[in-house]
Amino acid sequence: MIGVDTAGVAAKLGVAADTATAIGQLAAEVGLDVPTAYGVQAALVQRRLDRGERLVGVKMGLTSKAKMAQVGVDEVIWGRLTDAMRVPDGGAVDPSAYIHPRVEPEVAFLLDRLPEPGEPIGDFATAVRAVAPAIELIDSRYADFRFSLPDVIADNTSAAAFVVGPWSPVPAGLDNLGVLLEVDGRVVQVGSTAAILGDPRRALDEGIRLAGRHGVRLQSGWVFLAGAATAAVPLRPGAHVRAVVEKLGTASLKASA
Ligand code: OOG
Ligand code: MG
Repeated sequence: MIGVDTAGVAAKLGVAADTATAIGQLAAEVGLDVPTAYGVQAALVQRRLDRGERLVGVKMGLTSKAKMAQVGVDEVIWGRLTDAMRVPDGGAVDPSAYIHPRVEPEVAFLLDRLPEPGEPIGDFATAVRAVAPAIELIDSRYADFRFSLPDVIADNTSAAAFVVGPWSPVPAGLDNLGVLLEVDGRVVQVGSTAAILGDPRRALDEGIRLAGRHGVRLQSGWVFLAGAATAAVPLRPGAHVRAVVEKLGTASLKASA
């Protein structure tokens, strides 16, 4: 699409994130389609790299029906993760640094030797060194968490922070592990890794393919978030959050009061 001010749109989204101030949707107004929206995302993340952050991985979004239904967008999307977004397991986040933070349970992969672009993943255990339970903190920069497909792509798929729990060797089956999200010891979401494209391993095929389409090749050592298994829940001040994935264990964070 001609005439989109990619840097200008990225700056609006970047300032919204930096100041924790919501903005209105902009894709329709500025004429963003999916490819231009990924261009805005690249420019938005480049602003972070320019201030010294490092790219450490990729996240998938809307790989489960629960998530698609929650936000009213039904296409798989991907975004970029930087080192500044990573919170240590059990660590604290300040909810007031975000607009309307939500948390969701995820499965993380530690990437190893990936196939050449366009080639299928032969052996998952070669492509992925380890797996872990994870929590993603999402924070749409759009008012009321309402957006279109190009809007959410431009906004780096609502990425804000993430926690990775202890890494384990890849278990035999990943396709039907129970997933719980707990807040203050109470279960608030229940799901299964089967909700993630039928099998979270499929999210990696999609990630390689979709990121490759926009010139990004996943790297050995990167973290890969396969997408939430359940809907996300608001993160309230003072909350203790745990994501529990059967066989993999727990990732946790606390929100300062
Ligand atoms: C978009 C990001 C979706 C997931 O795991 O499905 C996502 C959003 O819900 O704001 O991260
Ligand atoms: Mg997510």
